[in-house]
Amino acid sequence: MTAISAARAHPAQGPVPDDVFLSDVLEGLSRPDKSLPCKYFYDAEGSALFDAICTLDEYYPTRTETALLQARADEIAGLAGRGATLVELGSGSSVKVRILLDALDAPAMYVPVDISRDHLIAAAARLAGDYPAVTVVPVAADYVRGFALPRGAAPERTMAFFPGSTIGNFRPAEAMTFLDTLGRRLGAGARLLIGVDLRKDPAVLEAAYDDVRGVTAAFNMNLLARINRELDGTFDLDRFAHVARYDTARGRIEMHLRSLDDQTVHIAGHPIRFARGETIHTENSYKYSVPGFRRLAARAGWHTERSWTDESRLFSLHWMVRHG
Ligand code: AVJ
Repeated sequence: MTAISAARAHPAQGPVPDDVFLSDVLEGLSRPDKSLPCKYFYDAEGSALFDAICTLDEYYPTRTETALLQARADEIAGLAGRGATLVELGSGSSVKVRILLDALDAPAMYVPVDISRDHLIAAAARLAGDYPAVTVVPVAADYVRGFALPRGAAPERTMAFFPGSTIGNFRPAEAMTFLDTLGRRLGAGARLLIGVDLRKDPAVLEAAYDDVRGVTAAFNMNLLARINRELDGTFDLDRFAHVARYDTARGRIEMHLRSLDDQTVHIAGHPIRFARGETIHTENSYKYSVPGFRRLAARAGWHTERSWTDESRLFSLHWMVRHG
């Protein structure tokens, strides 16, 4: 029996039902301050665009975090100990997790948790083929809503991995709730390796979210294209523009889509009116200082034992232990 067959023991979730997508979209666009949930960026088109973003000169997070992981892999392996269970929240390109699996001392189990079932199963199968000694147990679930861990993972041997500064998509209060809930789920003594983008020169941040080649603009606009494709939408993409701006006070990059005209768009027959200049807020990406993030995590029940940054202090990695 291959390890991957364990996936069947876990309830798998199909694609997001159209009616949930539709009600989320209509709800977000009915508010005075229009917004759309950023989780809907990642259909097949959007995931490919995000992969392209990760290779851009301006988008420093991916290469910086990857280099940090490489530089600290042995140290991380020492902290993780022998026979660890690695739980990854959101399984991306799997480049980063391979760095960990290569360095860890006889890792016992790899548990990728991801909402996109097809992507998850395919990536897990490749990993299982390349690491035959590791039991790969993919869990198809929305890790924000909750997920079941496979049996036999003692908290003190478990390490969660949450790379990419995805934590930055949460508002700080929500990030705290999420980290606390994760800690309760994993149990006392569990460890967390988390990647967090750092505050820096606004020009560097804004370039990272508004690249010259327009890949991030296409990524943002794909949300409207996706609504057209899946929800019978009538967005004219030429009448919206990509906006990325850094709010220094809040420490967050905001992405918006700005209406270039007064216009009415229909979504599944429902009319949505836009004034010229009005925006749809599509994403927040919070940036932290190292002490600021450690304080937030501490209030969520995680003690930070190590924090690592690159020489230019662009990005940080933190090793945390759950207490209580
Ligand atoms: C994957 C959410 C961390 O906020 O940097 C990249 C997503 N948005 N460019 C980020 C994103 C625009 C990314 N996260």
